[in-house]
Amino acid sequence: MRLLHTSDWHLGHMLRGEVAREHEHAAFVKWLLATCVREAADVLVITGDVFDSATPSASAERMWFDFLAAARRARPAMDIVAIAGNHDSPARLGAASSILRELAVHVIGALPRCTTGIDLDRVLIPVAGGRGLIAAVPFLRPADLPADAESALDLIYGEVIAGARARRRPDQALIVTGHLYVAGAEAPHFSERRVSIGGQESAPLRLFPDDIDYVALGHIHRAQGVGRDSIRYAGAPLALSLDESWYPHQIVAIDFDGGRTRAIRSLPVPRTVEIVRVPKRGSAPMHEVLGELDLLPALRVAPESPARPYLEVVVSLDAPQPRLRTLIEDALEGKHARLITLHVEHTGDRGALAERVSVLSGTQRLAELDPREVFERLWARDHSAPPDPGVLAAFERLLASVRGDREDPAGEPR
Ligand SMILES: [Mn+2]
Repeated sequence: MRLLHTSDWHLGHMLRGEVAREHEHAAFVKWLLATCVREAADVLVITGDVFDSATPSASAERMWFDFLAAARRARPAMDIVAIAGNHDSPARLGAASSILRELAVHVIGALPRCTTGIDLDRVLIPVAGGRGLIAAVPFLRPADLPADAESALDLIYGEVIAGARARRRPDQALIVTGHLYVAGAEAPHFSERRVSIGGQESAPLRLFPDDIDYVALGHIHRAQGVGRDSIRYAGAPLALSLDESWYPHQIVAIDFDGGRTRAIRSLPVPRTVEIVRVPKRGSAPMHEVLGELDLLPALRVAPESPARPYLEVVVSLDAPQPRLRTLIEDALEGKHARLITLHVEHTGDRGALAERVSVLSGTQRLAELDPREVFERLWARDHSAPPDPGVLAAFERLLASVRGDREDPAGEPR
């Protein structure tokens, strides 16, 4: 059995909240379809953050459904399993799950429940004609967690894994999913934000005992293993902010033999739009930056083409430069690269002030931030300790009601 693991697509993402990534996502989806065919994949697993927002645009949703239909045509017998991440609306992602299930596409939005607890018939999904069993646990929200549990994650993963052990055959590979930050993973980037689950900042490795053959994780955008080799973040297929451009983006291919993991490979995703930084690292004074910009290649496509490279410029200033943006923009006139971010590093007394001011405004625009991240940053400004679980749960409820998750089948109390 061959399984492909991918994650954190963030369909509908906009750089700086205004530059659409549709061109790159379309290229990725096309590449992924071709890869499923070339690799003769039996299963495709997508571990959350399918969409960038809880209210994706129609074009982002169309890309998702078009992908599922094309995958069904290209690999008629391939099972597809997708879970919701913290960016997805569980209700919205899961809304079409009953019709998709008829097409062997299993979408788990909120943690499915039945009268006796977790609905194991929905969470435990046999794949590849029974050669694999996937325990599809989505990103867990306060509504998914028992209110008084000391360790809600232990309880939920414990119940799911116990159920899987009872059902699995010895020659059946057991795969468990998660969309969370596992302790020991490289510290997440701001755009991944630390999601607290049941008051826990990170999940312990003990959630995933050794008899699990592969743990498919999402949330952290840089592909990596955590603990043992078979616990992996697939990473995002494209750089979701320019500072995620230094590491390769990829998906993971896992081969199982007689139910056990035999080989794990990384398949690099081709980069569709080049990312250019001036200077290459650190910052440079104005005259050096302007010199480097002058050497950039001239425009060779239509100015509105989505294929133009993204450009990040970091200038160091020892005094205010009111014409900074104009000077940079003039230098870029007729150049192939387009300016996405312009950072200033103050080298004089203003350095310390800029540091403080950037706590909130930072290098990201508000529209690019997750509401929880904004809340947590604002909280951190005025409090020495992080918000307690009660405050976070109240914020989650507020957020859910604003976002329209009230129709959530999990029965979130309002
Ligand atoms: Mn995430």
